[in-house]
Amino acid sequence: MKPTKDTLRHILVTIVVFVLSLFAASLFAADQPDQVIKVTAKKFEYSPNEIRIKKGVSVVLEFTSLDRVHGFTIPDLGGVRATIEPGKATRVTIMAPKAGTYEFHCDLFCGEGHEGMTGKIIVED
Ligand SMILES: [Cu+2]
Repeated sequence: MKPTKDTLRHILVTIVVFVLSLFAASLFAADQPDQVIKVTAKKFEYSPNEIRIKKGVSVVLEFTSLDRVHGFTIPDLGGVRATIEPGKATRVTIMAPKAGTYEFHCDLFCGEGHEGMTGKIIVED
């Protein structure tokens, strides 16, 4: 027996819906990081300035500045960097493949104490 036009249409719609739902699920998964850590920046410190994450787990750092523009960089973690502006959330995704301590610092001159604007990412197994 030949399938009717309706049956074919039904199969086609089912396939399209299935593919679209996979696509939507992948988008949703990409929007759901394992963890979000809020960090504030101000002259001349980050809070917290010690951040613990798990090895191999991607974590979103969500920065806001309380005063002026600051920078953020982790030189030993794939050159991650961001510009942090007041009144705006700046998100950076980080993931460390190896346990250890990674220093981060402000890389935009922000005043007299700029050199001391540092912190650590502590990556645990
Ligand atoms: Cu600075």
